[in-house]
Amino acid sequence: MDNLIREEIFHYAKEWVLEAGNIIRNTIDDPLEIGTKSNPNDLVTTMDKNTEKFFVEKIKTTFPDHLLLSEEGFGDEIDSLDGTVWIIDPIDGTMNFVQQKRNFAISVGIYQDGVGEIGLIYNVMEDELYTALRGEGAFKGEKKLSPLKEGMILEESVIGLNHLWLCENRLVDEKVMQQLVKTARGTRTYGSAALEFAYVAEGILEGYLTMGLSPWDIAAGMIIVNEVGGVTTNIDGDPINMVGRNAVFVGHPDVHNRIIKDFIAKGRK
Ligand code: 2AM
Ligand code: CA
Ligand code: CA
Ligand code: CA
Repeated sequence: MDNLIREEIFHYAKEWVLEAGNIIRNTIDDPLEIGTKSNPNDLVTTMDKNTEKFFVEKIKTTFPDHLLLSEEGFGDEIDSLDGTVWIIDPIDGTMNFVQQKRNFAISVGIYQDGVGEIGLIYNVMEDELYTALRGEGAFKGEKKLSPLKEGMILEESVIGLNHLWLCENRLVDEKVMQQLVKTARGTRTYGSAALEFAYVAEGILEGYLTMGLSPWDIAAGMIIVNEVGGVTTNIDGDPINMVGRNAVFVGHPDVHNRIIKDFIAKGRK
């Protein structure tokens, strides 16, 4: 992607993310219409839908040849990443949005022919914006994020982990996952995949391991994490399928390696 064009797209994307976030903050105490999707805990609100429509309208007006892959179905039907594709989660962490009114994010990843060029993750209530342009480093606000520290070990790491890993599950033996929890220095569950990617990039989480994510959960995060030397794979350490669902593992390369080798590979069902 041409650098000038990339800068222009980034400029608009940033403006729209901040504007959408502003609308959400200003209406955070308004009554919500809450519906469910695949199960009673899989929530969607009018705010998810309206925020997505906001982006669709802006993008289609300003960049009519760009495509949009987004969670709530107002984007395009896409089965490849050919062309310029905006991969958007209007609210990542909807349960947090509904129940806590914090700890949710807007996530926007922009891909050119499958290559991640621009990533933005906006922690709306904290007004913290994480951004990256491929090859130019990652930022939190105006501050450049440092490359992940070398020689990190699991025993000194904090890992983001959904507690469902410790319940009976189809993917990895829960006893092995319990061993992982005991071996790490600590574990956390934030409930927003995008924010957990941002925290890995920031170096305040050494890894984040989760089941069944879609491209919009991770598209921005992968670009941002990559800029500080973090790695994103599926839980077997293989490349992510960017147009399908994946069990996702993002982390510091040392810690990522160790967890796959000493835990997941041993407990994989
Ligand atoms: P969402 O809030 O945009 O749906 C919660 O652990 C994290 O997993 C959130 O990032 C959430 O994104 C994502 N997630 C993906 N699929 C989900 C589902 N079916 N139900 C709840 N959260 C889901
Ligand atoms: Ca959702
Ligand atoms: Ca999501
Ligand atoms: Ca969402």
